[in-house]
Amino acid sequence: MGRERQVTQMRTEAAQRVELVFSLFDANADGVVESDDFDLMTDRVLEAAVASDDDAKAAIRDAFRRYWTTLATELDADDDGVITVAEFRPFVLDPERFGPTVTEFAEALSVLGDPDGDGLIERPLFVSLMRAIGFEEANIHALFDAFDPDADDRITVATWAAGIEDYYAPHLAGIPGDCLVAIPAA
Ligand SMILES: [Ca+2]
Ligand SMILES: [Ca+2]
Ligand SMILES: [Ca+2]
Repeated sequence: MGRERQVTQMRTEAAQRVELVFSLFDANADGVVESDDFDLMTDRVLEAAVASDDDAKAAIRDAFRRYWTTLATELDADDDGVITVAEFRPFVLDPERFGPTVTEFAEALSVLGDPDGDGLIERPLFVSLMRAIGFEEANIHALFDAFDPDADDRITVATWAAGIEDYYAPHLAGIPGDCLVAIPAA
């Protein structure tokens, strides 16, 4: 009952962000998101996270697994073991319900950008991690720039984590995360 009241109107930009993340999570490109996609995505991201310690690697594994488990248990409306884009949309429309999954993912992913633990993320590693997820390089650079890097071209872990959470917010538009969809990659 309360659940329906939590559902927010989705902005056009948010819908585009959802569709992009869905297409990237479909790592094997068969049109639906399933368990295998998350295995592929996890392996690709871990390959990019060479300098991270075992705790950080375990955290991103757990976060991806929780992400998939949440989709499979909460959103597989026809119970066929795969998630269609239509089934995926509520993930973003209902932040109350799915926020904790997004938060865990945001924290685990952003920490991978900071293997030396100083709280700062250099651009090359940011680009590698985002390429591993599947975003286009031009869009990744635009996003990093939108995060307002310091004079040494670094952003904070907290900035990236917050940016990931905002990416999933249905009511937000004109945010850095829109760079990932707004600039057509060459
Ligand atoms: Ca797939
Ligand atoms: Ca399904
Ligand atoms: Ca660092």
